Amino acid sequence: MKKIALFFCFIAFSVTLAASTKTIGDPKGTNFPKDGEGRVYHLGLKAGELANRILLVGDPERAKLICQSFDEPESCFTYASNRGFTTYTGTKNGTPVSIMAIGMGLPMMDFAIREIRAITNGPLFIIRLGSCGTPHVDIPISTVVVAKSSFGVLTDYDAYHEGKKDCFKITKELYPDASLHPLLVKSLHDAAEGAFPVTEAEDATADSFYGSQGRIDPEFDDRNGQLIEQFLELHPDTGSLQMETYHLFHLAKLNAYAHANEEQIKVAACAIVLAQRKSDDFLSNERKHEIEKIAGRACLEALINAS
Ligand code: R1P
Repeated sequence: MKKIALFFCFIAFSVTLAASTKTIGDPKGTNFPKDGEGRVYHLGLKAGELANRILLVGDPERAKLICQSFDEPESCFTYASNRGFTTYTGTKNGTPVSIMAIGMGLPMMDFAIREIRAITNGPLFIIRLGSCGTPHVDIPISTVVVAKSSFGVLTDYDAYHEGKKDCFKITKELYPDASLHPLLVKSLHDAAEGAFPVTEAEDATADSFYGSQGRIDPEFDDRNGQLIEQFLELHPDTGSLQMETYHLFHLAKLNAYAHANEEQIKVAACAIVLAQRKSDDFLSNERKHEIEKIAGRACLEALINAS
C-alpha cells in the first residue's frame, strides 16, 4: 500500500515538474498564443509588419489622421485586427514607423506592449498620444500634457465588499525614458508654434473612466467623492488623468528587470486635454482633430529622432 502511494506521489511530482519546465521561458503554446503564420493573437500581426518606432493612440480615427504624415500614406501597410487593434506601418522621412490604435484601458495596453515585443527585435521606441481630463486648475482644455511621471489610481475591489470607505490604491510614480521624454517635449513645442499650449506635469492613470476618475454616478456606490483631492494631496502637480500611460511605463520597467536592467523599451507619453474637471470645459471635436494632427506629427518626429 505504502509503495503504491509513493509511486503515485512520484508520478504527480514528475507531471508537475514537466509542466513547469515546459512553460517557463517558453514563448509558444498557450503561454503566448500565435497562429500558424506566427501572428500574435490580438494584434493580428507577424514579424516584419511592425516598425521598432511606434506611436500608440486610443482612437482608430486618430491613428488614421496622423498616418497622413507618413511619406506615402496611400501605400502604407494597414491592418485592423478583430480584437480592436488597428496598425499602420510606413516611413516618416525615410525611417520605418508604425502607428497603432489600441482602444482603451490597462488590459489593451498590456496586449499591445507584450505582443509588440513578441514580434520585434532590438530596442523599441514607443510614444503614447492620448486624450485626457485634467484635475489641474491652471491647465486649460487644448493643452498637450507631457507625462514627466505617471502613477496609478487602482480600484481595491475587496474594500467595497468589506464595507470600507477608502476603495482606491494610489501607486508610486514611474518615469518615462530619460532621453525620449525631452525629445518629445521639444518636438511638441516646435510643432505647436503657439497653436496650443504644451506643458510637463505628472500623469494619473486610472483603471476605469468613471469610478476611479472620481466621476459621480448615483446609480453606483463608488465611494469616490474625495478621490481627486486625495491623489492631488499626494501628487499636486497632476496634469493629466487618463487610462493607459502608467501601464506603459510599468511594462517598460518589467522588461528591463527581465534583462538585467537594460532598457530595451524606451517610452514617453503625452495627452491632449479634452476635459477640464474643475471648470467643466470640454474641447470641440474640430479643435481636437487639429491638435491630434499637429501633435501626432510631433510624436512621429520625436520617434524618428530617438536613438
Ligand atoms: C476614455 O475616453 C479614453 O480616452 C483616453 C483615456 O485614456 C481612455 O482610453 O485616451 P485615448 O483618447 O487615447 O483613448
